[in-house]
Amino acid sequence: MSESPGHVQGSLAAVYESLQTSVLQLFTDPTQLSPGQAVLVAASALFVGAVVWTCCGGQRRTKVKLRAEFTPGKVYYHAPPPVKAIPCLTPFGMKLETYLRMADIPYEPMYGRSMGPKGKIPWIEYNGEAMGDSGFIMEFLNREKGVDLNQTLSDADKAVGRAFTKMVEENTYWYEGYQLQYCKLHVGTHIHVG
Ligand SMILES: N[C@@H](CCC(=O)N[C@@H](CS)C(=O)NCC(=O)O)C(=O)O
Repeated sequence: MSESPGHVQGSLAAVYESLQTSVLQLFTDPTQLSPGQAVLVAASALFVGAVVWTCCGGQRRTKVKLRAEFTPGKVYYHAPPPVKAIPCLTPFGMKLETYLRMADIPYEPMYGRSMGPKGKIPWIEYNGEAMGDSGFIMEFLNREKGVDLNQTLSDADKAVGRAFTKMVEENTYWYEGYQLQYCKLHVGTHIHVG
């Protein structure tokens, strides 16, 4: 027999109330916590920890194998290899490598399939450390190398540029991915470029 929504609500309210009392007890006089209350507080702490860890990308942290030897100040750029006329199949890689070339930053492409510390590509190795996310990498290298490719832009132009970047990376990108999957599943073909 399934529980009615009213019963479920009532049980949740009781657990919440009990948790509130236990947390209050923990902060006022922890020695008076009953075993049941201790278990409830510990389980809740574990649950909150797991949610925070998951949302903060803890599960995505990938152990990367770093090069044993490196040239200080040189960027080792990890991304998938170029395909036909496309320099990089990931738009984030295309952006990052174009930036490296425009800013004249010495780099060595390490084309392959290895994922970076955030479980994504592209990523870089720099002075023996791994770093992920094309945007963070560019901000880091701007500071590190004293580069500013936007220096001739007005503040308004920079704001428009940022808005477009966020729109393309956080929204348009996902539509493109959906479109590719849709064609594969429903039209039975991939979209061919070139
Ligand atoms: N914010 C990241 C996004 C990188 C990204 O989403 N890369 C995709 C390839 S286009 C990826 O590695 N996806 C693998 C995955 O999410 O498991 C950046 O700017 O580098």
